[in-house]
Amino acid sequence: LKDVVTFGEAMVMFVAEKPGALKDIDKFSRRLAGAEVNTAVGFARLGLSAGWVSRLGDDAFGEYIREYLVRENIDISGVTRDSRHPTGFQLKSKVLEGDPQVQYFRKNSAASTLSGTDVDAGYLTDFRHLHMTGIPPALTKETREFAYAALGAMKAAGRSVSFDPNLRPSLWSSREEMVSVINDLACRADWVLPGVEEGEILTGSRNPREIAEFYLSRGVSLVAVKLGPEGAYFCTPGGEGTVQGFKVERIVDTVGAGDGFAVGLVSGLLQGLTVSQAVQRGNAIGALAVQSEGDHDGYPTRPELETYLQHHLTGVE
Ligand code: KDG
Repeated sequence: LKDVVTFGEAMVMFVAEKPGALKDIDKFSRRLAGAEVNTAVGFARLGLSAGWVSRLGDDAFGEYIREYLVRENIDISGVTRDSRHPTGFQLKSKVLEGDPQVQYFRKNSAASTLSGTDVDAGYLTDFRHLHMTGIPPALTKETREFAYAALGAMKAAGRSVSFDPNLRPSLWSSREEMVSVINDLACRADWVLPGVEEGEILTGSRNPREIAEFYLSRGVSLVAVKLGPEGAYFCTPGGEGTVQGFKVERIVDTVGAGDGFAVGLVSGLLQGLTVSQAVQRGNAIGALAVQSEGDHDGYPTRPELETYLQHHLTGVE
């Protein structure tokens, strides 16, 4: 079996070269965005076999993304092209602190036409693990059906599934719907990875242990709650703990840190690390991610990860 499959929308991302309101920016640099494709890049850089399923427009943006993913060694044999819908894109501001402003141009994009009947269970179940996020179920009725069908196919085949809520309130028609769909999907997964703020929206509690108990009592086997610079809290039926975050001198861009955490945690568990070691790997990739501009520019290869851990766990510079 291959290692990890993901599905979702990739977008071309234009990052402002200077701080300021998006309407005032003249120059942008081009990057690739999309939570799930970020994770696929991260898995492949670590040497796992990674697949990404989606639909791209038959246009220059789609071609850019296709070539990019081939270079990153991602299996894209499950990606289809669409000549009637474009590839989506987004603008991202540059900020000196806090989270940047993001504006999407993704309505009616090719990826948002994926539907339940597009799920190829044979392709998906050739992987031992599915990593999914709460973005596809937010896009359209069809992509939500795709998310349910993909998750169902993997569970029916006995594969493991991780779920990162990745809440994007602007993509949902109401908060109630967001909370109920995301929790319904999360409770069908094995490992759930909310940020603490997301946990509060989803469970009503800001306490990491209570957030974890909400999902564990509904059948999930591992919950890792991301605490930003403080690291992450984890809980399983067998134990719990908090793993300190790594010190970061200068934050460049916070977007992509959560996806980096997922790459570390999921790859670590698939490669036989203990839960706390896997959480620590997640913290490391999250810390590397915030020090670069693009979502996944900072994600490491396996040797880069080992070097980072060696230096930062022993204090050697
Ligand atoms: O997790 C990072 C993503 O938010 C970013 O790449 C864009 O996928 C994206 C989205 O839909 O917000």
